[in-house]
Amino acid sequence: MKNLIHSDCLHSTISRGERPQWRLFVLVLFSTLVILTGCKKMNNESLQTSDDPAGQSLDLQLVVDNLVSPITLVEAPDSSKRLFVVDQIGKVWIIGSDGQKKAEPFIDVSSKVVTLNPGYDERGLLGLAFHPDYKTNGRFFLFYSAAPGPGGPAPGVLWNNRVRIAEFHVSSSNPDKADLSPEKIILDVDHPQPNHNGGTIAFGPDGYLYISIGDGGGSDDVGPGHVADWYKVNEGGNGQDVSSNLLGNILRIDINCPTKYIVPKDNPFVGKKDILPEIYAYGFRNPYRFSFDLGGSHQLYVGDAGQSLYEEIDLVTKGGNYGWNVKEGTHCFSTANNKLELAACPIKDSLGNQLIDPIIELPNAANPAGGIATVIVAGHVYRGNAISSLAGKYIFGIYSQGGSGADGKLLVSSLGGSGLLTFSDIALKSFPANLGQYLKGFGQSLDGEVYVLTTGVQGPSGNSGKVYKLTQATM
Ligand SMILES: [Ca+2]
Ligand SMILES: [Ca+2]
Ligand SMILES: [Ca+2]
Repeated sequence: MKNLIHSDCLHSTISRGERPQWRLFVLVLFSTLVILTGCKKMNNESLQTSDDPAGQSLDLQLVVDNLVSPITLVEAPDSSKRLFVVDQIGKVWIIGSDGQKKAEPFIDVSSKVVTLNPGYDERGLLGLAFHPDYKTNGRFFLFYSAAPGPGGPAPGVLWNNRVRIAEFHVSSSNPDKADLSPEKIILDVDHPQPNHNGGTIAFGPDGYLYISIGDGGGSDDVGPGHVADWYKVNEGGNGQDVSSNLLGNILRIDINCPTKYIVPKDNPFVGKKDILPEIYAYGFRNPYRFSFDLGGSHQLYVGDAGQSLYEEIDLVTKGGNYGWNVKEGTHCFSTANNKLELAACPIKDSLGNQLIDPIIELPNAANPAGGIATVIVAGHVYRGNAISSLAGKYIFGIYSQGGSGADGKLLVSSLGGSGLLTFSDIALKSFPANLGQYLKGFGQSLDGEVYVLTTGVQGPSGNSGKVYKLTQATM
């Protein structure tokens, strides 16, 4: 770990303040440099062995059960070895270094979360990110679906919810408890429909906060709250638009300033007329989960939920356009008939940026040609030491295979090369056919081990939520 002198707050000329009237103003009076600890986790690549026995048998080791709907898991960067599990209903639970879940939640924001549908809901508490310097400043951030703001996207149409990024602090007296107030609202984005919220927040290796937000919901990237874009063949949409709202993007902001946030001066659209400068990458439908590789060059892998034909994983770079709703996966999408891809579509957008194809694609269960997944769930590059056969490989999965069955699966792909990557099932000793559960998300500890989060039912209800650790099978 190395300390960075992070002077962007001093030199940036763009500040994003109060919504809805975002005002630009020049910051002139900053007198202190913000020193933050980079969150790079440098893994020892030499620990990857080259003589891995092929076909090692893997398994899932139950860590915690009786949760409602676990979405993600992150380790606090404070050397305490505590794992924090986000339950969609609004609670964050702590798994202590002894592997035991603490009796009381770290924080409970369920009263702040919009009322969820117990049968199925994509809203809720969806993301947690600890400040890289959490150990000394106690700052952490939540992504949750708040009650809708006033008004709506069209006459007679109300907003459904508000995507909210908010800052909280750990209690000064108890490291296992956070203060519910003060809450500093960093960002609010009006959201027109209940689905496609995105929901991941994470600090990149550069110390900036990355946020994924979906296209606003509904289908086709069409409907109230979905603006027109440059591509007239298809209706909509927020994925391609970079001027009207923050939907359908990966955002990148700097929260190391007294203001709510500022835009890093090297964001791709800073200074570009009529483009929202928070945008780091665009063209997404529902980038539900993403992660930075803890090793290698710390690349950003994003899962984008497809509609009816194709699911995808994207390797995301600054300023990239990942295609939606011009493309679904590597295919030309049609809002006129979402089951019938168009023969051709543009390869560049109106800014001259190429539409970047995914690195992994798999067919959706609704694909008339046959499919294997209801939705893809992005995971992590394995950088742990326990499973040498997975070293440097990308672990991801599918929520379920089709219909309403609880039959999620784990998948793995070797990274590198060009074009679409191949992938295969991860064979699990105790789950020989499939998980027998819905795959809700993944987590990764700072030592690179991967956790798998599941539920037995689709909605945020009941107590079937489980957290597993991906391990070698015991013989
Ligand atoms: Ca369009
Ligand atoms: Ca957009
Ligand atoms: Ca795409």
